[in-house]
Amino acid sequence: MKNSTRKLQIIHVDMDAFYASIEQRDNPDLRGKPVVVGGRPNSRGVASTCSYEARKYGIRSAMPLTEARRRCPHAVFLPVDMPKYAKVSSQIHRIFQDYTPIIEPISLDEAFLDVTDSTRLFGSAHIIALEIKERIKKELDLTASVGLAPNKFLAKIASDIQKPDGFVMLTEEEIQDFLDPLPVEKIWGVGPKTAEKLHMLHIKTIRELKALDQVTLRNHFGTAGSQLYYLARGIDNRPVETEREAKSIGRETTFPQDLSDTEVLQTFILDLSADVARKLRKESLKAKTISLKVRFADFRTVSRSKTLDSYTSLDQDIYAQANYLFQELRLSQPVRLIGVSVHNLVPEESQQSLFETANPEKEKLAKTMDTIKERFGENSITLARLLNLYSKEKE
Ligand code: TTP
Ligand code: MG
Repeated sequence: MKNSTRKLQIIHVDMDAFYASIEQRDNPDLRGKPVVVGGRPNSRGVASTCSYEARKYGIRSAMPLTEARRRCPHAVFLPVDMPKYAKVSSQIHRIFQDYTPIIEPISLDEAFLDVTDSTRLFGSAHIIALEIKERIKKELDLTASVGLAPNKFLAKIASDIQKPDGFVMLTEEEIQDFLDPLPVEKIWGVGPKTAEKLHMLHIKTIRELKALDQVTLRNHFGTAGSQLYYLARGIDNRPVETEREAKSIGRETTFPQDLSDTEVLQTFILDLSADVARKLRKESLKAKTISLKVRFADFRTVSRSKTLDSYTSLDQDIYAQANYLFQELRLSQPVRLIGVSVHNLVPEESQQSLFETANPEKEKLAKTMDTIKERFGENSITLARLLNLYSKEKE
């Protein structure tokens, strides 16, 4: 069968109230009770997650713990036990590996599985999805919500729609009826900002989104607009990428002390962007997707990505995007680690990158600077801002 006509079978698994369910499993006294994981209620931290019993009181992930206690004073508050959750996560992954090697972990409790080629061995994707869900229950005493669909976008929505303990299978014929009534916020990648913009255009549901043509969407949302056009129609060609395949170049720094000064953080982002860009040039590669990773004081980690219109290996392009993503995050607590990475890489001389290069002159200059640095040392030329930082340190 040709690749383009091959129907994929993608499973998305997302554990229910992950950290809180593990705590309830390990301590029967907590079962059926509102449990908030994140720390002591009088500390300055935020909730990592909470049990479904606690959600009835309006408690949510990322809510300040003081607010969580106000909403539910009798809730049990527990600290985050990362090593314990990471261990459970690897147990879940071992179950996945019995069914397919094509696994893309999204976080500790969430992953995509491409089981298209496993169906011959196990009968059907439906059987595989159900078996995974049942084994997680039986072997780990935890519940997962599972979605099965022809692509990642649909599988993710499917796993979410019947949470907790959900199981939703979507066939080609059901896709549009399933999508149409959903609010646009359900689309993976539509954050509060995009949602707000769509609402201003009087678009609340996926059905309404379908009324906009591709050009209009591009005008309003850039490249993300084209993606919205296809997602609204249930079309998503992104492959399930195993960690090994998802090639990227990245640098990150953990600070000796948590930082909250925006300007200092931006200087680190600039420094990391310059490192990443230089590595790209050294390997004769260019990138189209820039990602920023931020780990907060409470160990919560967020990653944001942006795909450009053209390929680049320039410090300033990578910094501009990483900094944009940083500003969009709107810091609410100190930062422990910051990282910049690039994905979607192509060789510098490939057709793709030759056609889609925005600044050939600047690239030549960057390469000249790399050569000078190699000959005369790191600090021989540097961006003005970094220079400032160096001189501040010396003062
Ligand atoms: P989620 O899958 O988003 O949440 P959940 O598993 O607790 O609940 P459900 O999927 O049933 O809605 O995140 C998985 C874990 O990641 C979660 O248990 C705790 C952690 N987490 C944070 O630490 N901070 C956050 O803001 C979020 C959203 C999750
Ligand atoms: Mg979850």
